Amino acid sequence: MAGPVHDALRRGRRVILHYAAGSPHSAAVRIALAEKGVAAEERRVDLARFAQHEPQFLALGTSGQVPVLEHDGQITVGSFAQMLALDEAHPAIALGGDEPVRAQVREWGAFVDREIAPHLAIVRWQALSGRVPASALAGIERLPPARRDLWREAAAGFSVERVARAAQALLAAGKRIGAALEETEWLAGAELTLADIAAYPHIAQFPALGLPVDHAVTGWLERMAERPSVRPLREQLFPLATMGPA
Ligand SMILES: N[C@@H](CCC(=O)N[C@@H](CS)C(=O)NCC(=O)O)C(=O)O
Repeated sequence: MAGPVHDALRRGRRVILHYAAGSPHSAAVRIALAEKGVAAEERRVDLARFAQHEPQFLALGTSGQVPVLEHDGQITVGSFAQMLALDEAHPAIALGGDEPVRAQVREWGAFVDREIAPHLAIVRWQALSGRVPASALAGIERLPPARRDLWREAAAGFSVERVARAAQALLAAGKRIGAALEETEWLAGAELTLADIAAYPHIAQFPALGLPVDHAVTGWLERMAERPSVRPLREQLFPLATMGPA
C-alpha cells in the first residue's frame, strides 16, 4: 500500500471532521483533505437548524462553530489551524509551501479570517434576510460572550452602516486578492497552496452576493472550481445566513 490515505490508515490515524454545507470554512478543510488524499469521517452539523449551539456540539470544546477536526484523538478548532495540522501530519502532498512562500501562506490564512470571513457573514446575513427563530434563542445564550453578542446583534438586525462597512471591506479584500493574482496564477507562489484553499470558498460566494470580482479573480475561481477536490463540493458552496468569526 502506498500514498497518504494508506499511510494514514497504517498509522491508525482517524480523522473526523464536523462540517456544515454552506460553510466556507468547512469547505476549505474538505478541499484540503481531498487535495491531500486524506480520508476523513465527516459528521454534518445543520447550521440552518442551529445544531452548532446544541450542548452536545459545544461539549466538543468549541465555541459553537464548524468546522471541528478530531485528529489522532485531538480536537482542533479554526479551519486554517486544522489545515496546517493536517499538512504537517500528512506531508506526502504538502500544501503549506516552502519558505518564503510558507510565510505568505500563513499571512493569507490570517487575512481570510480577519479581512474576509467576519464581513462576509454580515453581508450574507443581510442579503439573505437572516432571521433567528425563537427556538434558537436559548442556544445563543449558551455561547461564549463574543459569539453570543454577535448573534444577539444578528437577531436584532445589523445597522445599515455596519453592513455598508462590511461590504466595503470585502471589496477591498477582493481587490487585494485580484492584485496578487495579477502577479501569479495562485495566491502564494506558482503552485496551489492552503492560501488558495482557505480563500476560495469565501470568494466563490462574492458573485451571488452582488460583490464584483475582477478578471484575474474570475479566472482563479474557474481554475479552482475545476479541480477534482472542488467539483464534488460545488453544490455546498452556496451562501447560508449564519455568522462567521466574531
Ligand atoms: N475561525 C473559524 C471560523 C469558523 C466559522 O466562522 N464558522 C461558521 C461557518 S463558516 C459557523 O460555524 N457559523 C455558525 C455560528 O457562528 O454559529 C475557522 O476558521 O474555522
